[in-house]
Amino acid sequence: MRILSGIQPSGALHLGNYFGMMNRMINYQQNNELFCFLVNYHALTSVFDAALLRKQTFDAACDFLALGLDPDKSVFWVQGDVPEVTELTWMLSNITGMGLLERSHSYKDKTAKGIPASHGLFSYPVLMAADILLYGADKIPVGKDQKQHLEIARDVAIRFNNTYGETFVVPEADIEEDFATVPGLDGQKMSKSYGNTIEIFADEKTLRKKVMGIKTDSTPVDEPKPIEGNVLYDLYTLFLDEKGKTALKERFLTPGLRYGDIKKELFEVIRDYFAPYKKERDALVRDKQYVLDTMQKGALKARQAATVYLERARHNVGLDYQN
Ligand code: AQP
Repeated sequence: MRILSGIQPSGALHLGNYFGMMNRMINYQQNNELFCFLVNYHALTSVFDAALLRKQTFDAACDFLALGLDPDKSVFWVQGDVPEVTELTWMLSNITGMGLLERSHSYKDKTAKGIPASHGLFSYPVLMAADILLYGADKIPVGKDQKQHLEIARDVAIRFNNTYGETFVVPEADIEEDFATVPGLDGQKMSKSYGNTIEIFADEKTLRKKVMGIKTDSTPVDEPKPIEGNVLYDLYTLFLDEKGKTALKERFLTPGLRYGDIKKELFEVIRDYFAPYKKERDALVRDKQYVLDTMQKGALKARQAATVYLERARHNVGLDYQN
């Protein structure tokens, strides 16, 4: 099965990105054909500083490689290195109804967060549909926030196939209930643009400060603590198996638990979980040329796969006037 997903280098990658998408992608690469990419064209909707975009793109590449994405086994590249995707975006734009885009929650959410209401932001789901359809992907692992964008990509694929004849694979979203929406420090969805993230590769001091700042309720120490909607509980369970989750629940329901103690524990759990990857990441950051070469090789592989679908689409819409 061909599995594809992308991530925006729009800031440091965080626990929401990791559990919602990155870790799942890395696990999938064992038995599937994995296509994973850094969507820097998408990041242009919110990042207006060239040096920052370059840095964040390089950092995200190091993050994935350090976490175990195998560039020989999988196709791993930067979106902007295969600009053919913008050509497909234009073809798709012409069969995408305005109503479909006007219903997009993400556009409304992002403009409400202060991201400029540009045409790029509005048509973001069309570029995302092109990202997916260009590579003939079957399954797309994402967090719940991307559910509607995936539905738009499916609608666009079906509409295109109906208009021009069978061209694209109709993709399916793959959302894992346990990791569908990782909450941020304030209880809203963890999101780079909300400033409520716990970065996976934060330095120890920052990590401690962030974890100690997780919003908790004011239930007295000698009372059982609520589980439902408890950010501290939800974040801790990300790192636990079923047995661990049951034990944690027990502790929350037993009077006497102090949130401060749990925060200290969670800080250590996160630090220790990512420590081996952090070492690997530090080494990659020092070996910039290796990372750049790896991304170039990945782009070549991606471009090869893209050509198949792009040529088919050009032919089916009639852009190949020579024929
Ligand atoms: N809080 C989350 N819980 C579960 N999954 C999440 N993802 C993001 N946040 C959570 C998933 O991570 C993948 C890549 O997301 P993205 O960075 O490309 O864009 P996003 O979803 O918009 O993530 P952010 O952090 O909220 O970025 P900004 O603030 O720049 O928009 C996706 O699969 C997403 O579902």
